[in-house]
Amino acid sequence: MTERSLVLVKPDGFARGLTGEVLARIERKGYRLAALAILTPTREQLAAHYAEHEGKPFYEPLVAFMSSGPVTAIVIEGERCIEGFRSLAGATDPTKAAPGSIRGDFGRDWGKPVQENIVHGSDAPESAAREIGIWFPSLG
Ligand code: DAT
Ligand code: MG
Repeated sequence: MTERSLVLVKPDGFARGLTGEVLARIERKGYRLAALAILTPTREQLAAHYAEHEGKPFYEPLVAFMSSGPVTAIVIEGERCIEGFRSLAGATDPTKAAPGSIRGDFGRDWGKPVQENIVHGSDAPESAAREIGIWFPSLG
């Protein structure tokens, strides 16, 4: 089934100049780009985006990190692209992410409280629809 997924190049990935690398991997995989924007997220956007994590010990540092600088927000499109991008991204912990994945190739533990793991990708059709509405209200 054709799906859309919301991808973010997080502030660490953006600052390291990895947006092009992430875009190249998305395009090399054959997914289409449906929308793209560079912006510094507001706390409100992040509170909506990370609502499922509110109250967890890493929530506040995560929101602080994600609002610390520009991100690239991308909507991708393709058959099973939600699962496909999660596979391109690799495991949440970049130390454990498989080499060949974005997090496995470019991520590591930097000794900071929040894992800076370069990218976000939606994890299910419902969250993709919700997240696309947050970052690209006109596509909602
Ligand atoms: P993912 O980004 O792989 O979907 P998630 O939705 O469980 O992972 O968590 C969102 C982000 O929060 C994740 O990219 C990094 C951070 N995070 C998750 N678990 C964490 C933990 N135990 N300690 C610190 N940061 C964490
Ligand atoms: Mg997640």
